[in-house]
Amino acid sequence: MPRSLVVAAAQLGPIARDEPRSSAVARMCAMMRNAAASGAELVVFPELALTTFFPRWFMEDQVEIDTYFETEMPNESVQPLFKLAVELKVGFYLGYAELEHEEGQTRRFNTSILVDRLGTIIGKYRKVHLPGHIEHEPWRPFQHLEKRYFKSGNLGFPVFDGFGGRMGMCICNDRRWPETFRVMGLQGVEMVMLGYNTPVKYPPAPEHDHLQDFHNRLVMQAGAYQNGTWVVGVAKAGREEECDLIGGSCIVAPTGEILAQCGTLGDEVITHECDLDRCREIQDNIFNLALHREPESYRLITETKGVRVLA
Ligand code: ING
Repeated sequence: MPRSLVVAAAQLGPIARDEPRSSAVARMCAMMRNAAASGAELVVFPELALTTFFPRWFMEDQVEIDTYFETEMPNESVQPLFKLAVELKVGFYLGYAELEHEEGQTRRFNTSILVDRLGTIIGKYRKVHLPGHIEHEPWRPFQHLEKRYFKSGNLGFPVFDGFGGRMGMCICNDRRWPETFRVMGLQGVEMVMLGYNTPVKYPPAPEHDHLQDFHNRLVMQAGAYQNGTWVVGVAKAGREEECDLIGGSCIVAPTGEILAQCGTLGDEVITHECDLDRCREIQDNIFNLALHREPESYRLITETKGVRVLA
């Protein structure tokens, strides 16, 4: 009997700067209903899914910046989504900006949670790889200030037992770093869920703009294949506040094959019945980590941050 899990990628179109959380939540509820009607047991939403992608603007007023953050989860704004999930017996991944007050400290993270089919938060992840820059760079058509507004995640890359398998999360830029998938691969992950906001334009290298969709698929397919895991990548897509974001939300098999993909840049749901046992085809053979890896030869990976000339 295959360990099948019907998963949905619920891609969001643009969220306007002045769009209230209630509107984004209503859109996600509509997609959750749609996904449940197709038999979905788990729905994956994008990164920072409650508001517009605010790191595209330089802001100095911390009060204004903090209007984009959640100080508790769940909270009144997202309660309708949690309530519907319990009604429909559907779990979900949700990306949001987390403001944490702990031991007299305030810390801000780009966060995702995994909620099970009873509405319980069974996992949390905080984005480790923060792209972009810290200071205002007016030469750019838009900013990318995640390093200014967030701290790098302090939870590592945990893998959780849920939905009958080993479930992992990451967020956007994390998917470009092989370490992300491998650390979860070394915990036996069988499905990695991730949301992203990826602009078409990458101002430091405009000659790569036409490659954004290719690079998006490349890194998720590689991460899936090299660790024998399902990958579900979900975009916030479309022209959001004059900034074009790629779509391409997709469900990738452990073989690296894309088995379902969104075709629009708006709110769109795709589903696929994932057989978690298919991970074994890869994890027991070509990428049997215990059999084939040679960690003694990889020491540089954890000992250095940047390039070090050895000889
Ligand atoms: N966005 C982008 C991402 O990694 C980016 C940043 C875009 C990096 C294009 C490189 C090229 O998909 C986020 N939010 O990380």
